[in-house]
Amino acid sequence: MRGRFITFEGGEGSGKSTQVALLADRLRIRSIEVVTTREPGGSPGAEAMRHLLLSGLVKPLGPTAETMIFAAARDDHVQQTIKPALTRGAWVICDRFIDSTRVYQGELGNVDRRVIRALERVTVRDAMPDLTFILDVPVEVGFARVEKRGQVRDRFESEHIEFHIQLREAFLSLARDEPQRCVVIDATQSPETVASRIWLTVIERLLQPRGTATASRAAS
Ligand code: Z5A
Repeated sequence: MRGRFITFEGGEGSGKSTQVALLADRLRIRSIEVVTTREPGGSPGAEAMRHLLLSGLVKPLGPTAETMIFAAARDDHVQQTIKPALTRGAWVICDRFIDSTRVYQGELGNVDRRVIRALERVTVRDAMPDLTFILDVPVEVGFARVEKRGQVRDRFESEHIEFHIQLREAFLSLARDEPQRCVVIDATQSPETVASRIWLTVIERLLQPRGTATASRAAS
């Protein structure tokens, strides 16, 4: 049976990497094989492209070319990492995926929606996520977390505050458009509280067969 595919999306500092790791731990305790991965990256070829994308080297080529390089990285990642894992029945948890392209390059970068969707069809094919968590925090909360980490800002983190406010709105709008796949999580609480909300959703949507015990009973 094909494994399950879960993606995490959201603005910077929303806690995606933290929650990817916490969810993987909970699944592994249930003896489920889990592959955690990220975009851009997640395979040797895509990790090489990650450097080009996040250093800003590609930015002067313009948003459409940048989108194509994100797509090339995704194609390699899906073929080399995601599909083989799903095919052998593992669960895959990915830090950013198609929704980041839709929002960063599509909504914010003004790349034609038809180009974005065409590249998505070519690269993703039947590896669509079963469930996507959109971690939502006010921009200033995300910024404060990243500041505390004290790393140099990358090409996207360096964008102005208005960009990040629009980004948050675009993720929330995307979630409203696809409620069967996307779940918005208030990520302002402690990592453990956020992880518990995520876990309840995974139980309800992916682990618990219809008509059995309630999610809260299963979670206890
Ligand atoms: N991008 C794109 O444009 N198009 C695409 O198609 C794709 C990506 C796939 C990748 O950046 C960039 O690529 C991204 C979009 C673009 N640009 N941005 N910005 P990345 O991979 O380097 O970084 P990121 O995805 O933006 O993640 P992040 O902002 O670095 O962090 P995060 O994963 O959301 O959060 P975290 O690392 O788990 O936590 C951040 C800090 O907060 C850390 O110190 C934690 O300990 C702390 N934290 C986490 N959770 C909490 C809670 N709940 N409370 C308090 N503190 C917390």
